[in-house]
Amino acid sequence: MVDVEEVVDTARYPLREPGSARWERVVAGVRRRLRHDGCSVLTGFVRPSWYDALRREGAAIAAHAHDRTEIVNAYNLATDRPLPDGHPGRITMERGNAFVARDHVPADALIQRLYTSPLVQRFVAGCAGLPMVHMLADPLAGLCLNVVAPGKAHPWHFDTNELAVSILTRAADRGGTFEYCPDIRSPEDENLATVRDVLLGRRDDLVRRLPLQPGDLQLFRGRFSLHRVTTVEGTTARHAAIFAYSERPGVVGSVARTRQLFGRVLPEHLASSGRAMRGDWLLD
Ligand SMILES: O=C(O)CCC(=O)C(=O)O
Ligand SMILES: [Fe+2]
Repeated sequence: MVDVEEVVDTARYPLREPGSARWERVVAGVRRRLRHDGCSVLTGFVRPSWYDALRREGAAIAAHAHDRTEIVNAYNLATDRPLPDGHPGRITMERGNAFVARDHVPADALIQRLYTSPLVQRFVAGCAGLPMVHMLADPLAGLCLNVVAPGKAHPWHFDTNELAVSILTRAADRGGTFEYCPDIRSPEDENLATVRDVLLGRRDDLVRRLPLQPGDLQLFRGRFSLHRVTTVEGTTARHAAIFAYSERPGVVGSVARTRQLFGRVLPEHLASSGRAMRGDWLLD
């Protein structure tokens, strides 16, 4: 099995040297960008010689994606839930992306090796300013491949977890751009009027666009930053591996959300009955 230190560009991202000057410089830079922009992209995290393998491995499992186009809102609230006039949760969108669950990702796949690597976890924790991060105890949601097929989009939304870690493994020919509004809400303030304006396309000034390349590692505060992947154009599906980590061990997704994302649940979900990930009272 391949060693993560061969896969990650350790000359730029010194996984094995916590506390060294190089580590401190890299990690401090990531933290600063996370604080200022809600997002930090570690370009070329995976060495270019592995890009083909990333692409091939994604293509081999993409058929397992649970693709059922849904009508959603940015908060993942039930669309029949009554909300006041003008509430951004009343704006509905088509969610056309589809997730391949972790149990369809082979144990020796590069994204599985990276997700489970203690070296990567220690590095991510350093970047996030946490003592450590844990893989989810969720056998489906811990690691997934987000597949956005041509003609589809992953519409504006907030994430349930505070920090998202992802690697683009296959870019679209055109479109499929990651767009976000840094820290548009906070635990104290939903900022509903501004969110509504973004959803209606009236606040392009707040929208940032990321020129992600395959092999880039993205850290993103998706709980507070509204974000989307724009419609994929051309003939190539866009693939991104999503690494879900939590501060607490043992996190498992709720039955309802798991069924929505993956079309099925496992005994672990039924047993945990929703030790969910959120630590605040924001919508979604
Ligand atoms: O595929 C991406 O780059 C973003 C995915 C995302 O926002 C999510 O899974 O919540
Ligand atoms: Fe997201």
